[in-house]
Amino acid sequence: MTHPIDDAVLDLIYAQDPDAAAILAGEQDRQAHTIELIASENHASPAVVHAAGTCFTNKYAEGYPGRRYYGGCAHMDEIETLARERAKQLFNCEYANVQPHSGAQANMAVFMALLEQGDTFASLVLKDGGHLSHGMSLNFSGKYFKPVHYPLHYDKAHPQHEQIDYDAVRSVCMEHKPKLLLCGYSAYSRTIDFAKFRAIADECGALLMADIAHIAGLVAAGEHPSPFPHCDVVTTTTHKSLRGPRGGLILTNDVEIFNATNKALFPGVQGGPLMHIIFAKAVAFGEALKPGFKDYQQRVRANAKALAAALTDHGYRICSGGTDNHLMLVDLTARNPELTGRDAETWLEAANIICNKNGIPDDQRKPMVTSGVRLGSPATTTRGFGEAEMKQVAVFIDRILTAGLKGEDALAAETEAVRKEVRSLCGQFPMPGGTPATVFFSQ
Ligand code: DSN
Repeated sequence: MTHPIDDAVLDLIYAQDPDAAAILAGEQDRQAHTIELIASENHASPAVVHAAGTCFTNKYAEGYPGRRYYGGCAHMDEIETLARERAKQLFNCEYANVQPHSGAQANMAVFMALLEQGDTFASLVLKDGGHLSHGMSLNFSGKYFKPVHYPLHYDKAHPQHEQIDYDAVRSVCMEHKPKLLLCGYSAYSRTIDFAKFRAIADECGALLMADIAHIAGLVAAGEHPSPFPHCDVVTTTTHKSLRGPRGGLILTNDVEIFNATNKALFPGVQGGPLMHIIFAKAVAFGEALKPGFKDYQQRVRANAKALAAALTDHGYRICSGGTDNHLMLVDLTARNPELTGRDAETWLEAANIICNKNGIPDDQRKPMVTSGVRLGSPATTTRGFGEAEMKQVAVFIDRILTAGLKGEDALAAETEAVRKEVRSLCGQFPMPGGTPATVFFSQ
């Protein structure tokens, strides 16, 4: 089965530019026939995908609704207002800026609005599950501001081993008195206690920011506690568990922070907003407001738990002891000390299973090698995988990694076998809107 709009788009581009169309067809085919386990990726609906490809791309609309620097913005105002209203409803807050091109740019705008150059902020370090824009030395956040990092519990005997150490967060904050305390992570599988962060922020006199890029869909559906009313400002991406187009969002209940972050984003960080993406954000937020979205997010969590349990049964270790959300960090060395994240990512990709290598807490290996992989369930759940399929995914992963340890011949044979089974499984769970056109390949 093919999706008619995908076919029409492909035909249209093919007629004008066969070279570009061939690349698009290749990517459609790759997405349709691989198991996508990257925790920050998803399969947006055909409505969202095609909303991002509309004539809204033609329009400049610097400024905000009602205050634009260009004429012809009536429909820009309508769509940006609709996107804002839906974002506010979804996250239960007073103000939303839907213009950030990405999560990193949303974060940059918040930093520029709330901090002066050289000001101190507290966050989790990248290698423990944070994000580049939370203070990495080469990023704007680490170059122009002063990060101090709070640690995870790192004590195998501790019940919260590899989880946020709230006492340590407090000590770091009381010692350094950051102007901003940042929570929310890229590779953290446990529930974040926003109320505890609020209490620490109040005690040390910091503003509290949450970057919920990963968990936004869960938060919107009530499957993870909300950062509101605890946080002063919240940023997110729109394309991960939220299943919208690629982009960012800034949310707050504070009108002064709203005004300051608006100014910091435009004209501070960005020029013209991507109106076609804002259009697609409005469509995606509309989808997320429908009752089925809660069911989807419940299945995302159940599927992540099922995958984590099955991998544990195969001898892998799930960092922090499990997952409360959509993702998990898998310590491969528990299965075999020779396994690396780099090898796992490469070997699995050859068998049509896509994931990313990821450092585990206290990883002694370099970031391009690592001892772990990060796996997530949003994309497979969108395709309709249930817990039985997630168990099967764990079997595929273990077969490939076991074969890889045996050597090249064993790996080649098992890759061939697993790839066939993966393609067959994917065939039973088409992409949203149907498996894309294969007609193209016979032209
Ligand atoms: N690159 C994203 C992720 O994979 O988590 C974060 O921006």
